[in-house]
Amino acid sequence: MEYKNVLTVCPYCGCGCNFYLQVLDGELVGVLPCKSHVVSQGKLCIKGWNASDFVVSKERLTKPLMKKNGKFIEISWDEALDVVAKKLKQYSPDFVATLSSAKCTNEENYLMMKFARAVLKTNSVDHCARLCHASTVVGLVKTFGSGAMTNSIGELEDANCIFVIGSNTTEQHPLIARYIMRAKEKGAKLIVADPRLIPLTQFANYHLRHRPGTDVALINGLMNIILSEGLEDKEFIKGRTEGFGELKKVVEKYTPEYVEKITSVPKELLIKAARMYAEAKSSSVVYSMGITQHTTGVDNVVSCANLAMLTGNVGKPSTGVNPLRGQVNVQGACDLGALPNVYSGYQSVADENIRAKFEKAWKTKLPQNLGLTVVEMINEAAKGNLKAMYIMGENPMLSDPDINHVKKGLKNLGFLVVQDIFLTETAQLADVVLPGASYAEKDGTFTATDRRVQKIRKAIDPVGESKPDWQIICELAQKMGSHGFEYSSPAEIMEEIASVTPIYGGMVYERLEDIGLQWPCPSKEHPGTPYLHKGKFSRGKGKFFGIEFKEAAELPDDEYPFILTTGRTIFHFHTGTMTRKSEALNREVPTGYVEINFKDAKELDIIDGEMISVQSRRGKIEIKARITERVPQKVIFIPFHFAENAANVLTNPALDPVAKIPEYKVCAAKVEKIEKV
Ligand SMILES: Nc1nc2c(c(=O)[nH]1)N[C@H]1C(S)=C(S)[C@@H](COP(=O)(O)OP(=O)(O)OC[C@H]3O[C@@H](n4cnc5c(=O)[nH]c(N)nc54)[C@H](O)[C@@H]3O)O[C@H]1N2
Ligand SMILES: Nc1nc2c(c(=O)[nH]1)N[C@H]1C(S)=C(S)[C@@H](COP(=O)(O)OP(=O)(O)OC[C@H]3O[C@@H](n4cnc5c(=O)[nH]c(N)nc54)[C@H](O)[C@@H]3O)O[C@H]1N2
Ligand code: SF4
Ligand SMILES: [Mo]
Repeated sequence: MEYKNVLTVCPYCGCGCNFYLQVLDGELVGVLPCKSHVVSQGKLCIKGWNASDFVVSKERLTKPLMKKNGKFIEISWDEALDVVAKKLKQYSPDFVATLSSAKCTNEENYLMMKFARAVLKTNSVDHCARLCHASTVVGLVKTFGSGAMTNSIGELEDANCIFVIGSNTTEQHPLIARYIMRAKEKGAKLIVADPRLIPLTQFANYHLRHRPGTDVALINGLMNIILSEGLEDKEFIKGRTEGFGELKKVVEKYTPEYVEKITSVPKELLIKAARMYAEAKSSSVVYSMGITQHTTGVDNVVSCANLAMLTGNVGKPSTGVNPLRGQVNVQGACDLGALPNVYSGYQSVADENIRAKFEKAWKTKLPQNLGLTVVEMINEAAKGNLKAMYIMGENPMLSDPDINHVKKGLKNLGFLVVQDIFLTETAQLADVVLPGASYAEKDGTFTATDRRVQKIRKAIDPVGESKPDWQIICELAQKMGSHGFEYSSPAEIMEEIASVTPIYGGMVYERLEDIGLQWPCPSKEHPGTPYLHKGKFSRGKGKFFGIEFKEAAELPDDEYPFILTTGRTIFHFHTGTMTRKSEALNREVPTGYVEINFKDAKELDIIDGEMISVQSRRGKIEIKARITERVPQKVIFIPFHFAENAANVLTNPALDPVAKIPEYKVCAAKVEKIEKV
């Protein structure tokens, strides 16, 4: 018998916890926590503990598949890559697009964006960050000059006040929530702004339970109070920021009375919360999807930045604006340029000098036009303006908004290739399906939410004939006659990444063995960067913007009287492809549900556990009622993990005008009892 423990990174969320995969005679048998890891420190959440289940699932894809007469047949790799290469070559660059993956490694994301740009000659490469923190990237670049978490996870523990807004940290970033709880134990104050009761609200000094979609008004209200009580950091504003006059002018009219009317948060509570945040020695803002997934996503993010700058809470330990990145490697997929407007390291595609640099490095001409974003790709496909897509490690048939429309778009394509580890709802619509190897079966790196680049390590051989995604992309590029994809290992890909990407300049595998490195890390001697904007913002001065409150794109009315907001539960991940393969996790939550307030349920004569119908202007689903106080009256909440009651049948695809993120957190809905006949 041969037993080994292989240290790697949990494949689920951006906390980036490390654990050991237990391997017995070449078979994966379990997971063990890692005591010495900086973030997880020997702890894991329930998903982490069960992160080997899906790897060994019988449902894994083991061979390439091709659709013939509406049915999939197994084919050889050679045949599959031949077909894909021939088909992708058929279309001119404007008609093809790719989706990269926050579940894949940095090296794989780099290759996917290189493949799109250097082989397909299109900048239409995007990934789920668009649905997630696109608003963060736009908003924090505008204000601070860099779109990442300003401080490190561990620093939260020493904050004197933590303001959690639109993040259900305990359920969605459990190992970060631990640091918030530790801060609390050390005497820190906690303010939570969330329309729902979440585990953290029990521990909060103040819970601001605002109407979904009113965050700009809420934050303007807090700033109004801070200014009228003279609690702003005058020295910081003068020395380190610009645009304060504009902010002040706009914020003036957001008096506590006015803000109470918009948000329904009592003005006394607003005043207490504003004082608490502004008076603490170090205050840290933590936010996630409750802030970003709105048509006003960028406005919301900028408002968080305004608040932090107004009180001088940036560029110091245990302060800052901390967007919690969701997917295990969504930070990395962005860093490596799986975005339509930038190459790796956020280097602009529109900048001629940068383009020339990449043309030289890759020895080929590169396209100039900016590419399409996720939802735009689907829209163009539905209109017939996009003909072929290569989707790696994403499942838009469940994760994009308005999935009846997504289906129409994907079905309208001339050619769809999906590279996944399971036959997902999206893969089922594909012409060719390529089986990727999972995180347990390959080497590479993931970048956690606090910009920490860490190694993942191969524990077992890929199942069946599946192959690591980086290898598949290289083989496909070669089939298409392209050069520059002759890598023998992920380490070699990282060498190229470091050579063209200043923020990753010092990332070499030898240096990542221990606890990884936080970017910016421009050279092999640089120690990495725990917190950003010390002494100076990435853009020079921090910039204030005066932001007016705007309502969500679709508000409740007589026909659709409820606000539907969507999100997650601790037990499942996204479209359920991975967590729903785990018996332990399915036991906890086997199927979808809708949270509805007990008063609304009573009015509609609905009992707990009853199947009810939820409808929006886009579609209708049947789903189990969960009667609760977690949601206020006239607000319902549905987690989007479940194909059989898919929340995204209902959601509104309206987009933030700049970040192009959809409004998953607010749409109008109607709830009905299903009458038995
Ligand atoms: N278990 C689990 N963990 C995950 C994931 C998962 O699927 N499952 N996904 C990962 C990913 S990719 C992401 S992006 C993160 C997401 O992590 P979170 O953003 O924490 O999760 P959500 O449930 O989408 O939404 C967060 C909170 O926003 C609140 N909210 C709704 N509307 C509003 C509003 O208008 N304003 C404010 N302020 N709050 C509002 C909701 O009530 C909810 O508590 O989680 C990551 N971690
Ligand atoms: N209604 C609603 N919808 C939402 C959200 C919401 O809050 N509400 N949140 C949005 C957010 S924040 C996000 S991030 C998106 C997520 O949207 P997606 O990224 O589409 O969702 P996932 O289920 O994480 O899809 C990842 C896919 O990668 C596959 N996979 C896993 N490992 C590998 C690998 O190593 N190689 C390959 N090739 N494939 C692999 C999995 O099987 C899965 O099919 O959903 C968005 N959709
Ligand atoms: S907190 Fe996130 S990274 Fe840590 S074990 Fe849970 S899912 Fe994995
Ligand atoms: Mo996300």
